[in-house]
Amino acid sequence: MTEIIIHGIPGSPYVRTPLLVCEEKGVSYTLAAMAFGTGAHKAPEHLARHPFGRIPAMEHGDFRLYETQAIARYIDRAFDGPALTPADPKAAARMDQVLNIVDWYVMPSITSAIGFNRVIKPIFGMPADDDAVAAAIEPARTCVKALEDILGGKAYFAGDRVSLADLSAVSHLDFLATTPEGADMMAGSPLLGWLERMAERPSVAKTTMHRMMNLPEPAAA
Ligand SMILES: N[C@@H](CCC(=O)N[C@@H](CS)C(=O)NCC(=O)O)C(=O)O
Repeated sequence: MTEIIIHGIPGSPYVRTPLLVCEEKGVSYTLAAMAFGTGAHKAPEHLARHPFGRIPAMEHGDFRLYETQAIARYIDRAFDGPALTPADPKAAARMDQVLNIVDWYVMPSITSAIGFNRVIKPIFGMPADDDAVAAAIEPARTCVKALEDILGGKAYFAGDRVSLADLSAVSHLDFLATTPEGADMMAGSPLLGWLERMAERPSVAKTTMHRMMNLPEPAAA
């Protein structure tokens, strides 16, 4: 069977999602790792895979694909293993809704502002942009509340089984409570129980940002 190749920087939330999908499906893959801060994702070799110069990009034989949602859905559809998309149209719509919330609202506030400044930059000794973090607090709170509302009393976002929604959201949220701002907005949140459930999954434990970067796991703030 032709192996999936994921190009990207180890520890990147968007790169983690297709790795989680492969792990959950039992699909073997190779992470073609790029080093952080080298600009490798803007080099011509990568721009040939991804004209927008972002990560991840996938290769499966001669089939090349970029955009995380497309990659995740392709791996889910193309391989045997547990279905990661609910059959029920309403549950599938909830999954789609969470995938879009992550892309449009979680990414700029929680991932790019809070996560990058509070988690990634300290690892590389870079100064945090506290103004960017401050500006992200309210949009991030809206994300947390919206995701809490969708989760409701369910075990996972789209029902009682893990779906692409959970694998996408955990990639962007699992470091949030380790930041002071995130710990404050997550205090008492039902998302903490969901994160604990997700953390017990071998796929999630194997692909944490710190593990992918060969760093010790941080304690909660
Ligand atoms: N819409 C893209 C977004 C991917 C994305 O923004 N990835 C980040 C890494 S987590 C990236 O490539 N950042 C580098 C940059 O913006 O130059 C997707 O879903 O794959």
